[in-house]
Amino acid sequence: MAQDNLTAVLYGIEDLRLEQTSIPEISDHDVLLEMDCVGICGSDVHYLVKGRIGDFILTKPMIIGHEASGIVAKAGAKVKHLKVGDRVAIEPGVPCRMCEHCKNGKYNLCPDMVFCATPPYDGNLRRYYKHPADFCYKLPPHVTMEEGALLEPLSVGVHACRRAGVGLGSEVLILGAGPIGLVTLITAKSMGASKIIITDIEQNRLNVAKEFGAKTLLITKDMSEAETVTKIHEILGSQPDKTVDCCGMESTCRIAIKATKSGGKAVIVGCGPPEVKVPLIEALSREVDILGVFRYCNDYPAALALVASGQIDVKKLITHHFDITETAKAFDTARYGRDGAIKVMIHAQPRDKNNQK
Ligand code: 572
Ligand code: ZN
Repeated sequence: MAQDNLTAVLYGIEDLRLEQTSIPEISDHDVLLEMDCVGICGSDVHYLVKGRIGDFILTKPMIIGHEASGIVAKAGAKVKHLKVGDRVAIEPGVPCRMCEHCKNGKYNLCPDMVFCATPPYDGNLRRYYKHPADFCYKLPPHVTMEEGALLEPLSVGVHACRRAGVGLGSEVLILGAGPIGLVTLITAKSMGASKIIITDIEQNRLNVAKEFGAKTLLITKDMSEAETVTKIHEILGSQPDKTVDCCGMESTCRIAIKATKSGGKAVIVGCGPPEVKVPLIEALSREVDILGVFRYCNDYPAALALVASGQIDVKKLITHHFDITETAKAFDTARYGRDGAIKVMIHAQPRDKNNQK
């Protein structure tokens, strides 16, 4: 019998199927991975529900999933730093390594990036998957496979905090307490932020943020922009010098600029509509720098170090676990935020099979 490579393939809107696919052949610089676990990202849900994000449109079936970890099942002839049996976190975007951006170190800006589960490229929610070895990070034995998968969203938080210049004594505003808001919060704290306030429209997410030591503000429909900004300043006891918008909606981009202290930085991570109206002249006249974040770049090593050193406990973000055979249920849970879902983890292997006992 051919080996089992059960795979989650998105055929189109609301059409996610589990089916067998062939096990990939590897080249000299690749590793074949026996996948362990894959977290569901907001973008995976978006492709399922809308079939597109901006200009990235699902035009043919695509394997879903990009927040993942696995075990090396085969190593290509030229792979030096990994061997069969190694447990790895997978950085899901592989750049061309040749262009101006790759060569000057900002490979996240590579126009030819091959990113898992961003059309037209397949993702890794399957039992076997091949990946270039240099975008796999060996996990120390005490770091769980779930933590390995969580390095992906955590790297977004690390990149956002680095872009914002979060450091000792920073006073930070985070807009949105979804997975990216929460990883940004954890990272900002570990980078030395002295005060952090986080906002959301859902109290259950703010409750999780409180456990991570943040002050919180529940945004309600009746609150005006000015009122929201005033409340943020009141609760924080000062004006934040760093703001990270993890929503990217027009309302949050505006609040990011208005709430940030003069001379501070407003970093936009979230991805909302392609055009938004913001108080640009206010930003310029108060020298509030507006910065973008596009995924991450050279951030996996720091994310892994944060987890491996025990400085942060990112596992707390996982609210649900499902076997790969229950993928539909897992997506339903993530999509509707069922039972307080924050991060939903799908297991391609029995849970804890590859974790230290
Ligand atoms: O884990 C990385 C990641 N990046 C996201 C979303 C979810 N997860 N981004 C938002 C969407 N953009 S995009 O440019 N795109 C679909 C390629 O609109 C990428 C970054
Ligand atoms: Zn993602």
